[in-house]
Amino acid sequence: MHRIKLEDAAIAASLQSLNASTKAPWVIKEGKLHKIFRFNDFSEAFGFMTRVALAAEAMDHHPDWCNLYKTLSVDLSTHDAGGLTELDFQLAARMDALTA
Ligand code: H2B
Repeated sequence: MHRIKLEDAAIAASLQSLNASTKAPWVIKEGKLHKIFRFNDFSEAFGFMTRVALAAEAMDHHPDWCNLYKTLSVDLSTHDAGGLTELDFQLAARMDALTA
């Protein structure tokens, strides 16, 4: 049920509510939810990644990400659905919450 590909209008609405409570917005890039997280150092970046990894495992939904020192580039999409689903927006919100 959560892995049903969202239509463009649903994506726009979900993106708006996701970004309502964050200063650093998620954007749609190449059909994926994209955000670059910047930390003070590598330990902070990797600590965040560890917390996200545990949440992702519990959700059975995993980020595509690339970590360079204290920068983490994240792309979220649902491979099984070939697009964005509710799960991507849920994981994005969890990631924002874990930075707080
Ligand atoms: N993560 C993401 N981002 N997309 C998926 O389609 C996906 C996943 N599918 N994590 C899950 C795992 C699937 O492979 C397992 C079998 O439930």
